[in-house]
Amino acid sequence: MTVRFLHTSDWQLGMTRHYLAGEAQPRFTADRVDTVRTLLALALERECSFVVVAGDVFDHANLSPQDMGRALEAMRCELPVLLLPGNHDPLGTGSLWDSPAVRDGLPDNVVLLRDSDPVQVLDGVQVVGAPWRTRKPDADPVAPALEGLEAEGTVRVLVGHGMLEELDPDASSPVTVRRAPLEAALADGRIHYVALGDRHIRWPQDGRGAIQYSGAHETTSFRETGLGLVLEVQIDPQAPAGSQVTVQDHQVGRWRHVVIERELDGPEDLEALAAELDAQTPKERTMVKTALRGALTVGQAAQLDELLESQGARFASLEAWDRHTDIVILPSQEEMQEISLGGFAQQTLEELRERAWQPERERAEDGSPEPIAAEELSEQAEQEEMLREPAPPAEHETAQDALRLLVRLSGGQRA
Ligand SMILES: [Mn+2]
Repeated sequence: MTVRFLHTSDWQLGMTRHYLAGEAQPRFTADRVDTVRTLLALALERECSFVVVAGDVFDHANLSPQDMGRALEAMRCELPVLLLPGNHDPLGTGSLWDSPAVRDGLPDNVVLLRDSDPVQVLDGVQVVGAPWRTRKPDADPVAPALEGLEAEGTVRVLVGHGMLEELDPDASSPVTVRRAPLEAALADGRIHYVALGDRHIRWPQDGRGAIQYSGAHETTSFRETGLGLVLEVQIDPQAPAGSQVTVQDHQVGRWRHVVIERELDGPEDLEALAAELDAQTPKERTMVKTALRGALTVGQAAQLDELLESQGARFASLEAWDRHTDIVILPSQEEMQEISLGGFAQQTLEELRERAWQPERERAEDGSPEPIAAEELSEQAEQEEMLREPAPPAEHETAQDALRLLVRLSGGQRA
């Protein structure tokens, strides 16, 4: 007997992103619910028998009644859909799962994995959940679900949420998911597959092994560069050990996070940036963060502003990543000549130019800028950056602004 099902996780329905302004946020919210419909339709099409959602079904407990109602309605289908409470939507005091709207509003095909009692989904097939019972558990949230399971010929899918030890950046975290108990249970046939959630990017990428993360169905941060995936999992308990599980991924997401990192030092670089932005598709579902560095003339800087402004209106969002943006704007020789000043004023102009050059010289001394570290793209880093006070302009920035203004006033730049 072969068992086929769909593994997904981290829908985090109701999620908001601070960089989505105006109509983009409601569209993001609605699309992420729509993608749930898409993946359930895919499960039917692929003749899956059930769907497991490995935690973080909802982003938080304060969805509007409409958002909650639409999300619940999207889960209605002809297949059993098993939901696991994760760290974003744990059980316990004030849990959203205990609110009347959810408790009474779950469609009949939806099963909430409130405990680790095996749920019989088919003859000889069980799903065992390892729900987050509190907001702050103090131990491995997955291994306890194995207690009391015996190898008795039943095909079992364990559904859990948390970071496996090799993926957890915090080695001392009490909630790290230990691999050893899972491997032991797989080896002696107590379980056959571990459907994990918490990591929003599919893992392992080669799709090998019986312990897997599906990743989120729709991208949630600039750390996740591809489209959202779901996993179609097939278990053949009669197959030889090591080849009982096969996993195939399917793209279901439609939104993308893109970081564009570029050196801009002249018209060719501006053209290349314009082409790169233009090639993004579909723009209305793409969120871009730019990390631009380099030195531009006042005229080129005006072109850059114009480019970002006109493209900005086409994207779901297009924002400069302040910490990684460092453009020195200096008048070219021609632009300097346009500002015809005499005596004392001319001397001040030269001084301004001298000060404006400062970071460019430092850069030449330090060599290439530091690359963006993966940690900087985490949700936490993003939140910290949002809370940080903007730094007051440095002296060179003030000097550059003054020069830009002078060039514009002199009529050298008519943009
Ligand atoms: Mn999550």
